Amino acid sequence: MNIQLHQKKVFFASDFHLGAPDEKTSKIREEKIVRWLTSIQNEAEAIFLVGDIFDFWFEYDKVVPKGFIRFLGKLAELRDKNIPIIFFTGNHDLWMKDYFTNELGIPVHHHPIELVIENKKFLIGHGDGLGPGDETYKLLKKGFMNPFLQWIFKWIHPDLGIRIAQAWSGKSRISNLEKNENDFKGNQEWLWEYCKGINNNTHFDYYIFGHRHLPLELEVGSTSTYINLGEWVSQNTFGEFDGEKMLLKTFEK
Ligand SMILES: [Mn+2]
Repeated sequence: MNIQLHQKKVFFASDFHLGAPDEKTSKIREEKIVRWLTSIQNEAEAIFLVGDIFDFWFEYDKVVPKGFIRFLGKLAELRDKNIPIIFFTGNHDLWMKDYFTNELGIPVHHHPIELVIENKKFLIGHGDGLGPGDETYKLLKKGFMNPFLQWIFKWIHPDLGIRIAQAWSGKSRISNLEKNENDFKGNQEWLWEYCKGINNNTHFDYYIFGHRHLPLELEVGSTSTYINLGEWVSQNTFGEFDGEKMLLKTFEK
């Protein structure tokens, strides 16, 4: 994949966690995200939404979760203006299938992708389960991805299934609005270590990930940068690439 900017910019954001921690708080965040999308739409060559956009999402054959209608409407509007939107699943919404693709023309990626934007090489993904560490999650993800377990879950009535999933998801860091993930962990930053490992073999100018919930801009060797996009529950951070440099910005602050 290759993107030419035509004097425009590419935008990146992740970890909206729409739906968490409750409907009312999520609604306020949803409106803020819609304002952000409106603010960038005229200069956006493409928009990357890099995982955990929903705190929980599961696609049944004929049913999708209720809610998020203004966000979804905004995506539809941008797509109707022919702005490419590229979606990634995160660890909270990995059960997205082809609804966004069929309904909105938005590709949904389950793994990191490589692409070139104006001669710069990017590796972009949510980042869950990459790099050393996080063994418990890696095991859990195997279960989440298991086709048989997914098949069982699919046949639980959605009112019950989604309730169970929300209760489970409600235990996660972001739902509790805990701030203890804000400490930079040095060489325990697993995604940073992951980038360094990749960069030993294949050079990328930019590594763009979410998942960490901490906005980061770190050197990976002398000519590569790892950007973590942060989150939108309390920080509203996003990435903006103008063809030459990548900036981490904060919306409405
Ligand atoms: Mn997240």
